[in-house]
Amino acid sequence: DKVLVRRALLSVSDKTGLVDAARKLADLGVELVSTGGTRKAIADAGLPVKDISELTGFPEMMDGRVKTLHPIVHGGLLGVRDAPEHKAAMEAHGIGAIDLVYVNLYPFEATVAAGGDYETCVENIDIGGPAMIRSAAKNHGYVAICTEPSDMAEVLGELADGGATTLALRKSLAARAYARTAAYDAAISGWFAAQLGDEAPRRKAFAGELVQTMRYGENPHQAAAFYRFPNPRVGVATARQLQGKELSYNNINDTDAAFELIAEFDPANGPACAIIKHANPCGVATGASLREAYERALACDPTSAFGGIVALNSKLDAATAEKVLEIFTEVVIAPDADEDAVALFRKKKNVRLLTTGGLPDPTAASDTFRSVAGGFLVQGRDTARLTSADLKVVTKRAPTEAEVRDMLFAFTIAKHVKSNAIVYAREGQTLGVGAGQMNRKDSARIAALRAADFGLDLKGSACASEAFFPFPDGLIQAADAGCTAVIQPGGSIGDDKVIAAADERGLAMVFTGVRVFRH
Ligand code: 93A
Repeated sequence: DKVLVRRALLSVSDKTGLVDAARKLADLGVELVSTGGTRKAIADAGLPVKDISELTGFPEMMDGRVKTLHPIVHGGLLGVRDAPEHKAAMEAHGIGAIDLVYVNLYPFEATVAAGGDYETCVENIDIGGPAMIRSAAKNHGYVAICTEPSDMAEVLGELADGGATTLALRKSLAARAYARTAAYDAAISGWFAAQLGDEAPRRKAFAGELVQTMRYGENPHQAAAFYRFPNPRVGVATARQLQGKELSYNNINDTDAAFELIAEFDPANGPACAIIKHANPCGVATGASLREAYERALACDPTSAFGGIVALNSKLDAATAEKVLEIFTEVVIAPDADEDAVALFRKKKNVRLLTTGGLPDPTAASDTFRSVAGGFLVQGRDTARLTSADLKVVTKRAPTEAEVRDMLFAFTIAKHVKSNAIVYAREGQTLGVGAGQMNRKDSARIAALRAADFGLDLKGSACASEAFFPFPDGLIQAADAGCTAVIQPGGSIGDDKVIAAADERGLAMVFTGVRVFRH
């Protein structure tokens, strides 16, 4: 299954490392064929290289739109070397076999990222490149296809020992090659869809770029990898890891939940901290300083915070770092970290410290996914944001200004808690979080139990429920625990009974009209 490499076709937009690879191939006696710019770069280095036009008998034409789209090229890529009919066709038409291809594509993604105008983006859609990649990959029985410098390095490694490629490597390269063309087409499709506004999620293809393969997934017997979309927005996919062990599957999932939550807190309104465990917040708080925000978040549930993820909405400073490092934390993520803070972290070298350079806009549209057997579900990101103007008072007693603030804070957190979600909060601090229960009453009870466990008084607190109370029981539970203000979407056929129960207990209750499920 070894294939001797006699001829290679090189056609690359990104010419990094090109000359080096070309020289190694030339030294091995491989004949080089290239398109215009690539050929020039190789020839300028003094290496022998043929122009593709010499093979095809056609010049590059139409601004380069047509340069390799020719039977001489694709026949040389697709011909099955030991099929008599293919061999005869190759001989009859003077088609020479191509054994190795190195192609990287017109920089479509980078052009979009750089804000290229419509025409420029369209012109950067590569047609001939993906065609060659797909042809070579299909014929991996005979052809090795490289789309990355690291692919070339692997091929050169094999060639060093006898000048041939193995089938195992060619198969692996083919898989990577189709992943690349799929991601490329997905980027193009996504860009077109974006021009269609609201239609976007229904009109685009999805594919990602491999960021990291992991030792395992959620459990050690599950294989896992992390992919990033073209032009990713600020978040865990773009974060820079300053130190610590490699991120695990669960770390990435939890860190994402943490950072998406903390992005709800504009640093212009002061420091905020969220501590996340298994994708649920176990404490969220604002504070006069970042350190205080952390301390107040930790106070909500110091037991669960052990081994958790800490997300900060502003630059990590030494005072906060010192406090955070007192207990075991898996990951700390912040927009930035000052030098003193980084120096303190260096002493705990296993703790992962990530900086992102900023916070994502919580109102920016994007997609979220979840897998189902045999497919995946896509929906728009939950960008719901409420102000006091969105709240409808439904009880006899109207909430005080402080209660409104507490309710909005609690509801914002509830949006990031797995359903059923109940959050008790007061003065910018969660006091109890009830997450992921199959009935709302249990969530209300668990949230109150947590508060009691950690000596937090729920008297005068606000209670947020991410979806309506279908019955009074959950609300009564919250009132009995001490809360005086309730925020919930409303809209249940049981609303009247729930409102009556609230009035009987002197509560203030508001309806948001917006539900923020998270399953
Ligand atoms: O414009 S194309 O879609 N038409 C083609 O026939 C074609 N062949 C190769 N783009 C084509 N290419 C691309 O040109 C390659 O994928 C590569 O990115 C680029 C290399 O051009 P040059 O060698 O002139 O720099």
